[in-house]
Amino acid sequence: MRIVLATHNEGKLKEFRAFMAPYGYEIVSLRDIGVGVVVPEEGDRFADIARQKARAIVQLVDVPVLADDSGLCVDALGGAPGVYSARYAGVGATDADNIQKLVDDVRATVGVPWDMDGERVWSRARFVCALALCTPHRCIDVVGTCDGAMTAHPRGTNGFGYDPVFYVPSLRCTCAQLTRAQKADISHRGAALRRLIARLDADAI
Ligand code: ITT
Repeated sequence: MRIVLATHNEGKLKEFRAFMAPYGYEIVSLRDIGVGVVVPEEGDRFADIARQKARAIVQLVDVPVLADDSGLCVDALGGAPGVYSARYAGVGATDADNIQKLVDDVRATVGVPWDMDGERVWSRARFVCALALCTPHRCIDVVGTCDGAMTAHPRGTNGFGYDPVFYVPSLRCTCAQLTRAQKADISHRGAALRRLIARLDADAI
């Protein structure tokens, strides 16, 4: 089955392709089909924004559309950057810009990092991923989360976004030190995708 992924984020695209292929789903990107529309993100809930993205694109294509709205919620910052994760340092910010602002803000708030089982961290944190898979007639919505911490020792070159600062206590490394398959096993997106596959198995869209 073909699914259009309503994203302009190459990091997400690679993760979806790798995850969905073994289940027989072919992920087609917006770029593949020549759609350049950027859907405005309004609201303060990941799930609502995922639906907005999927619903906007499903009007333009004739296959199911999957959208992902995701982000990092840092406890010490009251859940920020949250739904503003992609543009935390401003519209058009790079991953490096966003990480720098996050480090500056958390340092200003927390002061000194603390010890979490041998890792110096600034705060507990959580990745959240909301997915909406829509046809013109209905949508399936799922959410996945991944608990961890914001490390004071960023490292790793894999993944994208905030992966170098997201410490996974159970594996004692950052998300950016994991292979794509390892990340899928523990990540917010992997958790959401497993829920989505289960829903599709039970109830074809
Ligand atoms: P699309 O809207 O086109 O899908 P986007 O990057 O703007 O792309 P979001 O609005 O959902 O997507 O913002 C998600 C941001 O959260 C993303 O840019 C990263 O900064 C961060 N993020 C989400 N998932 C992540 C992950 O698995 N690893 C690291 N950072 C992640």
